[in-house]
Amino acid sequence: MNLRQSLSLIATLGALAFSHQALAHAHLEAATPAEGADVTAPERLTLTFTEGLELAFSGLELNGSDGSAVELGKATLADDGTTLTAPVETALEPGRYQVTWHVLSVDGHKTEGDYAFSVTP
Ligand SMILES: [Cu+2]
Repeated sequence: MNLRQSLSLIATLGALAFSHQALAHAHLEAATPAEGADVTAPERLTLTFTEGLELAFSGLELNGSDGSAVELGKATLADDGTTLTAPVETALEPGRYQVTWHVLSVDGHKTEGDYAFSVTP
């Protein structure tokens, strides 16, 4: 392989690695309540990801604006493997809430993130 071929191969591998990062990890695709939404007290949090998840290594946390943890029920994974749902056990008081998620996708990569929504009176 000459230098030009080597550089071309490196560029191709780099592009593949980048596209895997961009496309193949489990990113949050949609959530209910949605990021930034003003909602009445939700009965559950539903998060849909771009890839299948391993439930045993995926989870959600919910915190009030003072940082206090809000208890969630056991999370479940829909049959399609991409939608994580956790029941909200208590009626949320009006205020801002932060959802923090971490997931392991079926391709073995971990991702995490957070977003907030508000419960209106
Ligand atoms: Cu991945």
